Amino acid sequence: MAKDKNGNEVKYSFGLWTVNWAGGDPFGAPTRPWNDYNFDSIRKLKEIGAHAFTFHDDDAFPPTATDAERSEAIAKLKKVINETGIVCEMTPFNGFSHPVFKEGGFISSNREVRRYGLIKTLRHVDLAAELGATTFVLWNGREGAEYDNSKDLGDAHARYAEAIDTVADYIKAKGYDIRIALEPKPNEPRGDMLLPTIGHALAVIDSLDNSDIVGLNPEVGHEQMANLNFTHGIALAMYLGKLFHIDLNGQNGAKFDQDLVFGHGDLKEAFFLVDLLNNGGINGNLQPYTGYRHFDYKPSRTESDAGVWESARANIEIYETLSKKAENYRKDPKTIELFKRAKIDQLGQPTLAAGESVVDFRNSVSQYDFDIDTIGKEDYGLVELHQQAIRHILG
Ligand code: DIG
Ligand code: MN
Ligand code: MN
Repeated sequence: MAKDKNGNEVKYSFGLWTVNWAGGDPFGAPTRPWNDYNFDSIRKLKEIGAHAFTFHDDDAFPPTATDAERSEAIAKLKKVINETGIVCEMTPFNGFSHPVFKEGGFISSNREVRRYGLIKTLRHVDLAAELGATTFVLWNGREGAEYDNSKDLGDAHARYAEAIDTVADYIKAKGYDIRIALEPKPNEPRGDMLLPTIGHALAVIDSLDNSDIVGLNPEVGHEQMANLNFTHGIALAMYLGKLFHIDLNGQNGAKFDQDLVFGHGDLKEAFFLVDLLNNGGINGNLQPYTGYRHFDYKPSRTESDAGVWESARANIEIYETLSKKAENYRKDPKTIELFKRAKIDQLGQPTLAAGESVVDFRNSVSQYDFDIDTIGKEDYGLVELHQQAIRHILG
């Protein structure tokens, strides 16, 4: 398995809802049988080299399950975990599938729905702790609207922040070793969703009482649906210490959420993402991401069972292949030479000198000290540097 810059082994994790997806979409019936909660997929994930899995409550038992049915399902799940050694590293909350959430979960105008969503969440937090998961993902699935006058948008944000803080209060009250990771998405299934991008989510996280245990679970395709550069968003999350988890998949530009295999969308973008996650910043000031490489994708509905597992394997194969390419790219003397030519190392140096105050700077430096015409003619060689990355991607 690939290793990051510091020699830590890269570990892979899959959502159960991915390989079990039956293929139904708004325009067509399921093309495959839905997994009947037998958790066989966990055994198969082990076979293809996964280290961990993740699951919504609804992926293990229906929301209408009785206590007894729920306990039976959990016992079955624990048996497969013990049998395979596959761990549950994260649990996302499902506040979006059942019709009760059709007008929203945490931001439903219907207070009864919000109280139902909260108790359903807290029960899944307890299960997360029981299984040893350390991340609890809150995706903004139904947290939005189709019409701008559907709800008081100020109160919607207030209720959303309150819900996140309330779940965090519960985690702290119980002393669980769990952090909350918010997953942004701009739209789909709702027309417009609150906390649509990494930037929006970071702003709200900063406003929370419990911001210390709230971070992000960004998904590749979701930022790209908003026509944003995912690697840039991840670098910001890492810089702010808020990359708690990640959803890897593929997307071809600003269209409906494709949830393709990782690398089956913008492959060049996938390379630069793997380079950042595995090797951190070029100057070494941004450390590698040490969490699971978690795949949240959908096996194309065209595929039979064989195609489903080929798609699962493809995620790992592509991440492994790009990891090797990124490692070679970073080590290549030509790359290092081109980094230098691009003055990349200088960006690692603060603009004021050590001990130089801004007043000293203002009093001692003249605008006319700089030969801006000569400086303006500098060539940073960025095209050749990019070509160097392409050479490594194309191998
Ligand atoms: C969709 O991108 C969402 C849900 O599948 C899940 O709640 C979350 C966790 O990865 N991603
Ligand atoms: Mn998606
Ligand atoms: Mn996701």
